[in-house]
Amino acid sequence: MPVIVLVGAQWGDEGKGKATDLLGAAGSDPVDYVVRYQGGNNAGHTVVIGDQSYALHLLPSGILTPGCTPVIANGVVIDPGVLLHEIAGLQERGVDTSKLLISGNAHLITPYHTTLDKTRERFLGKNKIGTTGRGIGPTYADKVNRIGVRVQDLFDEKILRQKVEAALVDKNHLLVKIYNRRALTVDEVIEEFLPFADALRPYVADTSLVLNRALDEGKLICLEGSQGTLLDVDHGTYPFVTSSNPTAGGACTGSGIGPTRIDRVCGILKAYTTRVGSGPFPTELFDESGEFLRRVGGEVGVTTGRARRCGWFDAVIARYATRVNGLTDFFLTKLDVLTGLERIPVCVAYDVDGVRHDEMPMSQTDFFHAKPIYEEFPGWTEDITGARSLADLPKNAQAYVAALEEMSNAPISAIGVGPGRDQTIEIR
Ligand code: 2SA
Ligand code: GDP
Ligand code: MG
Repeated sequence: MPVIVLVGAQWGDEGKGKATDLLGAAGSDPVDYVVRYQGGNNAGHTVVIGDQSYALHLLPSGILTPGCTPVIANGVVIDPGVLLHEIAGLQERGVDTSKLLISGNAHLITPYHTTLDKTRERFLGKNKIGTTGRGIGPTYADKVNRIGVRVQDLFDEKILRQKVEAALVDKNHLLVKIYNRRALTVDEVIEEFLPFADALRPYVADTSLVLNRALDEGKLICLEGSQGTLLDVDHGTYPFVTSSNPTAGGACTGSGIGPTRIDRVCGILKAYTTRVGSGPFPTELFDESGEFLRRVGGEVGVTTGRARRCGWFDAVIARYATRVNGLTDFFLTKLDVLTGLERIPVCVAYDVDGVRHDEMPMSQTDFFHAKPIYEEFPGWTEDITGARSLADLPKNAQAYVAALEEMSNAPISAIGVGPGRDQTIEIR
C-alpha cells in the first residue's frame, strides 16, 4: 500500500486531521511522508494527542509525528508569513519542524491576493461565496492565468521583480478603478517578500522527485486532502467552492505522484453533515436539532471561527464522493456526537420538483431545489466514546453504521467515537 490518499467526502471538516494523524502517521503501519497537495491556510485540521490539541492550517498533520516527513507539495498555495508563524508556534510547543519539505513550484499568496479576496467578497454582497478571506481564489486564478509568483521566484530578485510587475498590471487596475483602493508598487511587494527567502530556503526541495524516489525505496506516503469533495472547483457545488481540487485526482497533480502509484483512496465522512460559507445544503437544519449538532459536535470554523451550518447525513453526497474520488473505503467520524438523539434521519435521495433523484443532480439549480427524502433510524443513549470494536457499540448504532455503509457504496474501515487518537474503532 505505497500511497494512501485521504479526502474529505462532504464540505470539509470531516475530521481529516485526526484521520491523517491516525491512519497516516500513528497507525500500526506508520507512513514515512504526509503530503498536503492543495488548498492553503484556508484549511483548519485539528489533531488531538493526549491533552494537547493542535490546529494546523498549512502544515501537514504528519508534522506531529517524529519520524514522519511533512511535505507541502506543488499544488498548495502558501502565505509565507502565515507558514513561518505556524512553524514558530509548533517549535514553541516542542515540535520538531526541521524535516519539513516545501515544493519550489508551490504558488505564493501575497497581500494583494488577500486584499482582492476580501474586497471582492464585500462587493459581491448577498452573492458572496463566504470565503475564508485568505487570498486562496485570487492566488489560484493567477496560477492558471500564468501570472503567479512561485516559491522558487523568491531566490532570484530579478525574476521576482518581473513576476510581481506582471501580476500588478491588472491588479492595480482592479484595486484602483473597481475597488477604490490604492495602487501597490512593485518595490513594496518585493520589500515585504524578499526577507522570506532566507527563512524558507532550507525547506525547499523538488518534492515530486523526493516522493517518487521514496516510493521506489518502498516508503509509505499519505496524501492529505483539505476542504472536501463538494468544495472541489470541478466536482463541487460551483460557484460555492474553493479554487482547487480536493478530490483524489487533485492529489496526483498537486503532488507529482502518478495515479498508478495510488492504491487506496479513503474518504473521511462525518456521521452528519456540515458546511461553512454560502451555497446549497439540502439537509441543513434550522431548528434545535441543528443547534444540537453544532453544540455537541463543536462545529466552529478552525480558521475563521465561523459557526458551521449543520444537517443530517446525506447518502446522495456520500455516493457521489465514492464515485468522483474512486473511494476504496470510508473513515466515518463523529458518531459519538449523535448519542442522545431519539431518532436520526438520513437523506437517502432528493425530491426535485416531484422527481426522485438517487444520484447528485447534474444541474446546480436542481441541487438548490432538492428536498431531502428521509429514512429515520432509532437512536441510542449509551456513551460510545469508549467503544473500540463494532461489538462495543449499541445495536442501534451498529444498525446506523451498517445502513450508512450500504447507502454510501464503499466499506467503512474505521469509526471515530471521539477526537482523541485512540477514540477509534478500526474495522479492517
Ligand atoms: P476559500 O477561502 O476561497 O477556500 O473559500 C471558498 C469556500 O470553501 C470553504 N472552505 C472551507 N470549508 C470548510 N472548512 C474549511 N477550513 C476551515 C475549518 C474553515 C473556517 O477547518 O473550519 O475556519 O471557516 C474551509 N476552507 C475553505 C469556504 O467556507 C467557502 O465556502
Ligand atoms: P478537518 O478540517 O477535516 O481536519 O476537520 P476539523 O479539524 O476542521 O474539524 C473536525 C473536528 O472534529 C475537530 O475538532 C476534531 O478534533 C473533531 N473530531 C474528529 N474526529 C472526531 C470524532 O470521531 N468524534 C468527535 N467528537 N470529534 C472528532
Ligand atoms: Mg477543518
